[in-house]
Amino acid sequence: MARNGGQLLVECLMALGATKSFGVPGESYLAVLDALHDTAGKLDYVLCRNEGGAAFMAAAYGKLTGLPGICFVTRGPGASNATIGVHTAMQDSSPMILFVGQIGTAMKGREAFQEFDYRAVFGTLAKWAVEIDDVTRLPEIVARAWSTAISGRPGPVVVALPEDMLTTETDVPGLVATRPMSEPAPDAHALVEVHAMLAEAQRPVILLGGTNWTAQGRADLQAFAETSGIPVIAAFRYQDQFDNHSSVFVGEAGVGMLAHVKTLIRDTDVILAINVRFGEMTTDGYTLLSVPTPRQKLIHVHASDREIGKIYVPAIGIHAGPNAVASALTPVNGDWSSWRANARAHYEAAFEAPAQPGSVDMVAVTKWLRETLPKDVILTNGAGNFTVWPNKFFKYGPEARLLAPQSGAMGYGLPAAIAAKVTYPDRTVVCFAGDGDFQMNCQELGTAMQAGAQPIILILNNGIYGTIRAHQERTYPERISGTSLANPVFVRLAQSYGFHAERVTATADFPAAFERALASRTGAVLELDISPEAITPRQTLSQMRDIALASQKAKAIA
Ligand SMILES: Cc1ncc(C[n+]2csc(CCOP(=O)(O)OP(=O)(O)O)c2C)c(N)n1
Ligand SMILES: [Mg+2]
Repeated sequence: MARNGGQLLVECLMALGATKSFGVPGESYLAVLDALHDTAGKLDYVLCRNEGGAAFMAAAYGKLTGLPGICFVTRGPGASNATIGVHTAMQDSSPMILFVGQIGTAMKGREAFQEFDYRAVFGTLAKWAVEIDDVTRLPEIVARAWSTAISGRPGPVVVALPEDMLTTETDVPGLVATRPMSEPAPDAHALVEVHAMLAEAQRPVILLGGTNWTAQGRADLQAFAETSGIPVIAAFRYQDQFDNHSSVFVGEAGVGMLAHVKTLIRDTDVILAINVRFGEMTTDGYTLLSVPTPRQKLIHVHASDREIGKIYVPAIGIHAGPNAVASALTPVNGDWSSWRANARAHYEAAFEAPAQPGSVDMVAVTKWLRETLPKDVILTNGAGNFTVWPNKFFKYGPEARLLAPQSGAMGYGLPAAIAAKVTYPDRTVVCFAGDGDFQMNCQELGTAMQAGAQPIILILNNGIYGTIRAHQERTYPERISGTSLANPVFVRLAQSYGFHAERVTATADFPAAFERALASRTGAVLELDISPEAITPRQTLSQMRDIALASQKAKAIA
């Protein structure tokens, strides 16, 4: 049956299992848009307002489901806007495919209108970048893009679609659904070595990273850790991958790492790292483990052989999938109960923080949310100091999810919440946003309105780019530069997009406002009046400034 490249692409994606896509239109891929004309309910096209938002949605969809998030954008300008999502999917190890309309093949190489060299531009940013020149090879390349995105260390793939390729007719066969690829299983001999190394350990820890876990794999790892009594630390922003209520869970190795987590990683003698990409945040700037050979014995398990030995030379490297390894680990007996119990006590104690200055106290708000939100809640956030609340003051059970960018990209939270809500309309989705963070992608409220996606968005409005202000006060005290925000009336902005919106100016008002937000059928924005002084849970902005001034003074005297 003859059909054009656009129709064939959509047919192939549906065969592979795509049900949602996110995009902004362009004349470069009209044939794809035309093919999507009749696929609503089978392959939805969520119409976005900026490609940055669309690409974030696709990256978040990939992180949430383990299937590639599909994004469609136009050439040059559209692709440029989408790069932030590609970078974020890469750092998060999230599967994603960005399809980009491309100029016609006859125009290439002349710096034609909106021309981009995709292989060059995305070559270092994405896991793979490719262009389909011949429509008869479209099924082959799309299948490879899909399996590249989900296999090994998952990541983003960029596929450029020349306009004339998309309009060329072909009768080549499309794709048929395939069984999911099985995980590489661990070598039995290596597992014996792991068991022996852990049995001899004085202070072992498990460090786990994200993506590709199944519910069974997570349950297996938890059973292994609990029976063995080994403390478990989550890598940066992957604390939702292990049951935080378990007595072995002791915290997240991420930005603003708590002192007891640093101590655990520094003082451990054996680390079992599963699925971890060793990033700067998880290693406290590559200081907790020395490069390239850590003092601690490192057992590094990863589904991609390219991660093992990338930065750290492991004592034992195992190229295997996380679930396959978790099911194969046999419990270890050791005398480290006080090591674990002490770490857990520190983890629990970190939920206690002093009352925050200002009208809305996030310690109290997050405590209420922790006790109230449904078990299968999805929390999202972008970047800013406000992320400490969903990242450090929430406990993720086995069904809860956190969509938070390892890339530290501002503006991710709202698009991620929209992606979560179109994927799971019945689950409660709460986006934490800063006033700066929210304005990176607030236009996507229009996307949410149009798609019928109804997240609850909390804007923690402190009137500043707080993270940068805090750095400024610590480094250049009293010299505020480029960090004060003049903000819109957020409530009116949200209302103009059909959202229920309220401004909360007292802690005591929050629960009722949140209940109204939950009850609204429109999605809701709650703007919380946060004092700029409440910049971190345990140190105010003034305290930071005073410490920096005192140290400047001391240096001047010396
Ligand atoms: C896209 C992007 N641009 C800039 C930054 C640098 N940056 C990190 S946090 C931050 C300020 C965040 O402000 P806000 O969202 O208001 O949160 P707050 O820190 O005030 O809680 C900035 C500018 C970034 N991480 N990402
Ligand atoms: Mg702010």
